[in-house]
Amino acid sequence: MASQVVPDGITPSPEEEMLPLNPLQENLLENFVILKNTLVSPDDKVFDQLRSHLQEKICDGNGETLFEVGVGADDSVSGLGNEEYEASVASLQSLADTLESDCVLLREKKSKTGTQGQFLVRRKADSQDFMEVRVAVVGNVDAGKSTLLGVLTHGELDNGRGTARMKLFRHKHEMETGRTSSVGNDILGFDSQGKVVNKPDHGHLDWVKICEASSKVVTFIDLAGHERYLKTTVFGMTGHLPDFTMLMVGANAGVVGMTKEHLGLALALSVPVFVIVTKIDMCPPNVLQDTLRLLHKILKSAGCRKVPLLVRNAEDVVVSATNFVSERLCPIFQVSNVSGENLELLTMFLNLLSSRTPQNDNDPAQFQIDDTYQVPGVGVVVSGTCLKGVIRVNDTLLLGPNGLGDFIPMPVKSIHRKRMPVREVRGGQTASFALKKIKIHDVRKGQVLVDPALNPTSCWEFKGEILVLHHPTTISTKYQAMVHVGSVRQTASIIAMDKECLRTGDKATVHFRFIKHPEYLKNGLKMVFREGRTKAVGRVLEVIPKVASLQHQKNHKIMKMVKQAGGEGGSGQQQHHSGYSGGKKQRSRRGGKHRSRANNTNNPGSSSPTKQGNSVPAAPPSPPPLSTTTTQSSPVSPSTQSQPPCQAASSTHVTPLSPTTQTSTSTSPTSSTTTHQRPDNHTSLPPPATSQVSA
Ligand SMILES: Nc1nc2c(ncn2[C@@H]2O[C@H](COP(=O)(O)OP(=O)(O)OP(=O)(O)O)[C@@H](O)[C@H]2O)c(=O)[nH]1
Ligand SMILES: [Mg+2]
Repeated sequence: MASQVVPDGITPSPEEEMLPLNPLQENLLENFVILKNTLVSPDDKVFDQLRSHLQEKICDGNGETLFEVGVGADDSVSGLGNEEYEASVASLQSLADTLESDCVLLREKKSKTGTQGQFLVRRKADSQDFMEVRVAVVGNVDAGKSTLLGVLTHGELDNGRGTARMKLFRHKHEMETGRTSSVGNDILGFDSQGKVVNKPDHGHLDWVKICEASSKVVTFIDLAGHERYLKTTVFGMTGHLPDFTMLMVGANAGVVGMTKEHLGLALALSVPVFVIVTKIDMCPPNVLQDTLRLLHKILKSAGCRKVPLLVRNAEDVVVSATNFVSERLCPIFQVSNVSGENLELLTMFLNLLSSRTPQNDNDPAQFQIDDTYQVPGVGVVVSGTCLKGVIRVNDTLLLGPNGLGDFIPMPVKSIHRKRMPVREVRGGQTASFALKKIKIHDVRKGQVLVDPALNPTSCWEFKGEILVLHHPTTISTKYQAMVHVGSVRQTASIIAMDKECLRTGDKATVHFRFIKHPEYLKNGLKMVFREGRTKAVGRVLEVIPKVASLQHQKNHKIMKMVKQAGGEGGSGQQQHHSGYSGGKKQRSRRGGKHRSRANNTNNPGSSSPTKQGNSVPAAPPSPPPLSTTTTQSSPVSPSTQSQPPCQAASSTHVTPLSPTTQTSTSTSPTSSTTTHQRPDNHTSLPPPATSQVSA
């Protein structure tokens, strides 16, 4: 068996290990006005002050905090004599007891000047509440992602031939191929002393029991490593809002396939990354060294600018976990799912991670929907993440945007967190809601439920700032690809940009228009724009409200009438666009009114301008026709007023979707996106081993 290998010349230098503290810790230490002797024998008054101080720190840390004993806020030398140290620890213990918290030693340092220790003070489990941390698990196919999650959450080692991952699969085809194709969830609960509470019962985990016994629940988002499922993996990374990314690398395979793609995605979305090198039991030491060396090189490169830290002992775990939110540090673990080597270090690390969402209880509520279910006996259930504020049972929120871009009042019938019924959910937590008086066809991924005070508006169009990470040729106006922003995932067309065309490495401000329905976006949100291997990342700069888009459409109609009156009523270009496959997708997924609209707008045979105008005379639900709006009313770029030279020359200006894209838009072999007969929550049926939903 290969033990941990520290490759020559890649151990972090002392300067690298001296990382700046994250803002949270800086704050905590700033307020730390206690001298190193204060805890030795505090009188009643000092004890009360200490208690308030500790309580504040626990609140700031969403239920937990780190506390150092033997270290003062003054310049005095750290460390206490044995008796003083023990007395201080006893005081800290009683302080924690009065706050219904537990106090656990993380690390202790003995020196000539005395002993000092770092403790984790964590609130004891409240059966209705727990801290939540989401970790997205990415990496190339066969890196061991599902296996590691099976081992961590079920406490049984793998046999090297795929036994452990079986506990995570729910779809038959996944069991048969061993390949993850959907977004899977599994949870690992920690009690107030940092012990794992997962106790599988005949191979199955009872999520409710885990949540009741846990102070902190780590939710793993198991994603697919195969390139074919990249669209689903990107959705997992953007729509499920992970706090951290766990990048898995097979020791023997090395940094191959989609590893860099997934790392780039995490960097683009500013999600801190830690790396797990698996299969060290079957990897020759020299190969493991090569893998680690390459990993260090990539992480330190100008594109990543990370500080890799090989985690070899508990001390490294505490250093890396407490500095991790800084985003610069990248801890690297070397584990085996078969022998169990170093899994205890990884578990300790996971126990110390905390949510990156700041407390925002007073903000108006915002909830983004990442999946929808039809639950027999319950009705429509939506799952997703609460971004801000607090949502309580019976609150009425606004659900939308619908196909017309409107929001409708929607009462919340019941709330579940990790299959457990609760009364409320707050910012940073995932949940599912049973909704009243709505049909499954009227809800979809990417919609939101928001406080009416936010007065939400939808948009067909927005401007974004993007950086093209990869494109084989050039991107110009009318190019279409999939836009991912949070749980919004829809094909959008470039209708204008501030450059004539874009190549790999180019940055530009781009005006996008969704092709199917309006969305709810916010300025500043991170976005990914991709089609097959083409990828651009960036952020939303300006959301153009629906009203403005409608005005464009009115202008467009007037201009068309003027043109027709002048005998120039050609619609060749429009017909070209109306033949786009988006209409087909819409037809196949949604019925009813959407269908007829899609046909009117997109069916090449039926989309003469007059007919379209006549068929939907009232509120225009479809986006303004592409060609004319682009040339007449695009506010972004003067270049759109005329055909860019490269657009005429290049065949990529209206790039037909590649076979890869067409595959990726219907990636999951079980792509029943709207109705799931066995949902995770709100059902009296026994829950499946893991919650897996097709994305
Ligand atoms: N020897 C050994 N085999 C492992 C280890 N971890 C995983 N495996 C094996 O590697 C194979 C692939 O593991 P998976 O967990 O399915 O890999 P994955 O990353 O989830 O793959 P995708 O879902 O397709 O992206 C399985 O046969 C596991 O038994 C390990 O640490 N040591
Ligand atoms: Mg897998």
